[in-house]
Amino acid sequence: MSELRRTLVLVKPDGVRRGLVGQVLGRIETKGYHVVAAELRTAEPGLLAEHYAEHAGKPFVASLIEFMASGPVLAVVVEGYRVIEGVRALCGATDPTVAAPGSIRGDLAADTGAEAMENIVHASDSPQSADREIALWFPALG
Ligand code: 3AN
Repeated sequence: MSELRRTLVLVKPDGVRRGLVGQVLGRIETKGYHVVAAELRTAEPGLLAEHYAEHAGKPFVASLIEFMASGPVLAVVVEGYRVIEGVRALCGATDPTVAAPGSIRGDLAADTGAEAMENIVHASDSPQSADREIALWFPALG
């Protein structure tokens, strides 16, 4: 039996700018998961540096933070059984060029030539990341 869990999803600035918020949330809700919190906000670089702490020192991190701070993101907490792996499967592979057709990134994103990969969506990759990221973006829920 699996446990009811929560995951953090971000519709990134490219997804918000392109008007894809409804499609991303629609896919998550149609799959059977529930939105339990949502907030549209432009994130401070400090919050993004903490969010991406595991990538600190990698060559793309500065451009990733700049991209993520370039406009509003929709931060969403999503709940369901096996929701962490389920939402990751909906998102598809990190690189949108090779993400499987049918996935959010595979269907909705392409390489833009930018240094930071613009791939529409972030989703927590483990229960530990989900707890940490939810506490970071939604301190009242953490
Ligand atoms: P995911 O979001 O699929 O878990 P991560 O955690 O490896 O992928 O990377 C976090 C974010 O950093 C990605 N969503 C993407 O925007 C960006 N990114 C990852 N790898 C690269 C790369 N090699 N070059 C540019 N940007 C990258």
